[in-house]
Amino acid sequence: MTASGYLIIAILALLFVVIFQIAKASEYVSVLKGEKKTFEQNNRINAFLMVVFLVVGLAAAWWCNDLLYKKTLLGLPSASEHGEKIDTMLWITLIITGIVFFITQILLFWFAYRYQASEKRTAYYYPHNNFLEVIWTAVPALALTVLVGFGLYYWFKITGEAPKGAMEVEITGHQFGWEYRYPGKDSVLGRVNYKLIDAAKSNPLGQDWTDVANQDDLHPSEMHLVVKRPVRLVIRAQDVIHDVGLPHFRLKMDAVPGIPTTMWFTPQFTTAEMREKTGNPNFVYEISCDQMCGKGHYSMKGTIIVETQAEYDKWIAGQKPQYVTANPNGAAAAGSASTQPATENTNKADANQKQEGKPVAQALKK
Ligand SMILES: [Cu+2]
Repeated sequence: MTASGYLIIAILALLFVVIFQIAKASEYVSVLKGEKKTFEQNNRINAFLMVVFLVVGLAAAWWCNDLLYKKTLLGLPSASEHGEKIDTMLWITLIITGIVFFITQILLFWFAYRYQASEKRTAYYYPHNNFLEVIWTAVPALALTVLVGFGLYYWFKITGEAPKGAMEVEITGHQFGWEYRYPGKDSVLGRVNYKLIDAAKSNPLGQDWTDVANQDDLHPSEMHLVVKRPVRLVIRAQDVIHDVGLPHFRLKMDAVPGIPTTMWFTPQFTTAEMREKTGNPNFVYEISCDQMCGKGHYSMKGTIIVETQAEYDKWIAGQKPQYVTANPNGAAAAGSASTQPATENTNKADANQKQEGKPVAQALKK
């Protein structure tokens, strides 16, 4: 242990002795003064401290809010339309519970001061009142029903079907990172099979190359979205449960191995607009893993770039299908297959699972 460590222990021990001696001294003083007088004095001091605690506590709560509000997400506008609904819901809850908080806390501490023990007054014995009990059960029950009702209304809106024409992006979580897949020109995500996962063969997602829909699927290193255009995420996990957390969009959804989940939203602002709004030139939309998933959980950070349609088109045109990377020889032979008419995007979670793949294995072998 360092010298400063011993010093801190010595100071703490000294403080303990000082407090102990003061307590002992005040005990002797009270004996000398008489027990009754000491009680009255302590009673007055405690009652006064109740009011002090109320005022200091409320001022401190205000101060904390002032200091930290800008650092919370509420200081920033929600970057998705769904998030705006969630913010509204949060504000309604905060306002209702806030009013109750202020009324009950002020009454609690004021009553403790106003009705402190006094010789001139005896307490009124009032053990039971059914009417009062009904009131204080019914009012919170009603308030909570309204809050839950709001929640359900928004929940069904947010978790409902994505609008037609929504773009589709697959996001897959693994220990410890995110993979993104775009359906390419045919708008259909090709079939995947966990048994085919093989990073050494450039197939980290387990794409089934016998499914022709896989041939144009892209596998970029970050997610790009178009501003004001709805996007539907198809969420997968390869090992344990992860969670796609999108704090700026106020959304999150679990990534469960074996069960693709979905979530849709509409980005409101481009990354460039958010950089202006936040005054932070390095701002990026963050994907955080919101499910404790192992020792590297903290490092599971992804990025989303929201941009205009023109910027997005330029970016996506520069992406190479994973099929070409994984099958450098077969890609040329199967090239003709990718010119087949585009399959319609059915926009169902399991669309890519049910879809029949057209074998191109023979083409690959040549
Ligand atoms: Cu995770």
